[in-house]
Amino acid sequence: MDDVIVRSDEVAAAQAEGRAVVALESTIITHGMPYPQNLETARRVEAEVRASGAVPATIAVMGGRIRVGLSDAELDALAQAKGVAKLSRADLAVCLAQGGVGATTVAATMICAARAGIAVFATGGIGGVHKGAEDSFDISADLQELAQTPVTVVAAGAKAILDLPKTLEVLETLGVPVIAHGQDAFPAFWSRESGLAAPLRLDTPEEIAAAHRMRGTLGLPGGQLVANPIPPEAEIPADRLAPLIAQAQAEADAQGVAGKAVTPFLLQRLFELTEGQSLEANIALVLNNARLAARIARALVG
Ligand code: PSU
Ligand code: MN
Repeated sequence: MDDVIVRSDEVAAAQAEGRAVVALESTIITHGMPYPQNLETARRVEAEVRASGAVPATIAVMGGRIRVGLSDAELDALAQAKGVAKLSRADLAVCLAQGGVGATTVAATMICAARAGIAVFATGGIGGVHKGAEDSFDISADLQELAQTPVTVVAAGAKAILDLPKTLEVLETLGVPVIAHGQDAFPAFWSRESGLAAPLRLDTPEEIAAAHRMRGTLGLPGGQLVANPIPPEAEIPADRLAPLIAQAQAEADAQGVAGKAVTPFLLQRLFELTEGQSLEANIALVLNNARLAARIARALVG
């Protein structure tokens, strides 16, 4: 394992000294946002983690190694690279064995973070059960990962392009704690409310850290999903988004978009249909999640 994982000096030093570290994913950079906003956001998210007293560890696969903590030049190269593989649990080992380059999804980032001894991870939104999953069977591997890998993932809920009631049902079946931060409602990524109640609610990073520790004490294998609502000033009301999501989904169906391509396609179409507003909201919520994740990571080491 030590040959496969390469930490940046900053991450290695933080872990040696027992300081807080927050993992960050790379698929949001390569597949979730257009250049140059993806690079700008990746830098701002890292700065936000640092400003909140933790060390950022952006994770990606390069040269047959799991890289934990990237240099600014590496972030820049990844943000501009074309044709980077999108790695989930199924793809990670093949990409590493072949010496390839890959961006890690929530599932793959959780695996790498856990192997690298990082307990807290900030992202935008997790993958989930897609609309029409009863026909397509499209259910993100992120959900299974939350059930088996002990990392606390801070997200703004699940993306509203998903079937949120089914996503919550699957998370319940898998035994994943879904914890809304500071409110009763389960947030819907670009909107603070989804019309659904979150199964659990905690109001402070300390409580979330204590719950994470208790899962370890009990020997429960999986992680936690912390659903952190987008800041009010950045949200897009759900009723404005609903018809645009329906349109994007209909286009995906008509064009036969399937598998890994579905989530990037829908995000890109929503970016176009909202004239960039969905991206602004996405950036605001990731920054907000980075701040909360840093506070949870600090509570865990404190
Ligand atoms: N959150 C975002 N943008 C993204 C993603 C999450 O704000 O692009 C990525 C994550 O990497 C997540 C993935 O794990 O989308 C889900 O893809 P799929 O539905 O194919 O499992
Ligand atoms: Mn999928």
